[in-house]
Amino acid sequence: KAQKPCVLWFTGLSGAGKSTIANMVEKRLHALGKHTYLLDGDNVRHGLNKDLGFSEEDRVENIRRVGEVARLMVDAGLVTLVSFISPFRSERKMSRDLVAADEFFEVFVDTPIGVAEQRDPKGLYRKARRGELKNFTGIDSPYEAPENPEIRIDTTDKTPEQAAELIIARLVEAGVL
Ligand code: GGZ
Repeated sequence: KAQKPCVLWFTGLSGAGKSTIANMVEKRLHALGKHTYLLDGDNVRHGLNKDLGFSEEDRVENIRRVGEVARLMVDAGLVTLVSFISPFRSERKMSRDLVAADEFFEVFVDTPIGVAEQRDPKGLYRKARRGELKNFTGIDSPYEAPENPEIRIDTTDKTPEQAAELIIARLVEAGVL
């Protein structure tokens, strides 16, 4: 029987843990024999979207294109993981509305900014605080938290492994896996 395609849309601040968790979920999906694709800054912002920066306008266009690509991947039958800050409700909603209602799972990686800023693996928060990096999400660019995400992950009391496990369990519950 064919696999059920869907979109797992990870949203959250820089340093929240989106990509770490998405990568672990993808590994588990592979172990279950699922065909997947992970869209993230590494494979999209350096190629398809290399003309875009971090102004509000460019982020809107970034997410619009990612949503359209995710739709194509669902058409192709893939379990599609998407990992971008995706700070605006309207573009997340727009992406949601491109696929069937039961095919879209918004995964809010709900890490408080204080925790993300503590981690600061790339030193970007530090640069933003010093004014060396403008339009940084959570500092001088907004993040609109999801109001009704299908899945919400609190990373302050969970390892990435536990977060991935929880997501897989929710997908099983929803009948996708
Ligand atoms: C936020 C920025 C910025 C600014 C560069 N604001 O932690 P990272 O490094 O690896 O992930 C962040 C990534 C965000 O790109 P997205 O495509 O996910 O953003 S959006 O959905 O809003 O379009 C961060 C890095 O790029 N980065 N400058 N000003 N994050």
